[in-house]
Amino acid sequence: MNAEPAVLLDIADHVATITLNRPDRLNAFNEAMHAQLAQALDRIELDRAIRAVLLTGAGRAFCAGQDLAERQMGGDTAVDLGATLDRLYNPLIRRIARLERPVLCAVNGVAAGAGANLALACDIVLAARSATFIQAFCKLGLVPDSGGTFVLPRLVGPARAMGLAMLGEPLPAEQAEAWGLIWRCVDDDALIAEASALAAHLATQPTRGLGLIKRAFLASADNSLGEQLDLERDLQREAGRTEDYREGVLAFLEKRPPTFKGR
Ligand code: T3D
Repeated sequence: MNAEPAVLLDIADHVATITLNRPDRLNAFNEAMHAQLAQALDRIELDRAIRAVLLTGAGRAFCAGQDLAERQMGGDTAVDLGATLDRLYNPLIRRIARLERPVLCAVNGVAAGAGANLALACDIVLAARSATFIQAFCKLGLVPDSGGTFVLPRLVGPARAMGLAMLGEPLPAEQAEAWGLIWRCVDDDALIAEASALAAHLATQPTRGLGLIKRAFLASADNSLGEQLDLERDLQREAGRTEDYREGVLAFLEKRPPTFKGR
């Protein structure tokens, strides 16, 4: 029997598109999906020709978080959820944060639990107007994971973050945009076209500069202003040595559009 892959990876025109592909389970994470997503990221990390990543889901949902069928209680062997975070979810979120290429998420439908926080771990989040974000963890007696307790208060402030985490109510995409949780909410039938166009645009931009922006933002969470100013100096020095910087300045002075090579 030929099982459908749990993750699809398509690479074209310098854009890698990853599609979570368990639509009948609302793209909930099982072991196979984790393994295949990790393989897709291995491939992307190694291929410097990939200059932007687009993550989305197949079917009506983006991702319903952990596949709870894999957590069926029975017998006396309790799953160590700390171990599954260490082994699966935490490396995934760290890899997206550290990948020095822009990662765009097209949230095509409900994003619940770790699915919501996977989306929020991406650099730019577009969502279909009908999509919702649900911090479903509290309904199971769990804590928001996959970076939720880190990004939520930073993105929407502690009051809204706490309400989302403790009530677990669906947050509609329009509200998510209004609260600053995501970049933009778009009409459902425009989502894939808009996300693909944005990914294509990002793939033509100064990739190393964009990667350094990610590095700076990531570090800012732990740094004082002084440390961050020093880091900006170091990163700007690095950015100033790229071919793309030279091209950007030349193109500006020559009054022509730049052609960035990502190096
Ligand atoms: O475990 C660890 O390693 C720790 C890490 C935890 C991370 C987490 O993500 S914990 C949070 C887990 N996720 C949830 O609690 C969300 C559960 N799902 C839902 O609350 C709802 O399904 C949704 C709100 C997402 C969507 O609701 P709705 O009404 O649109 O769809 P539905 O009818 O509930 O779901 C459709 C099918 O998908 C259904 O199966 P069926 O009846 O057609 O055979 C449903 O059981 C299945 N499904 C949805 N979510 C999950 C799932 N199956 C397994 N696991 C799921 N998470």
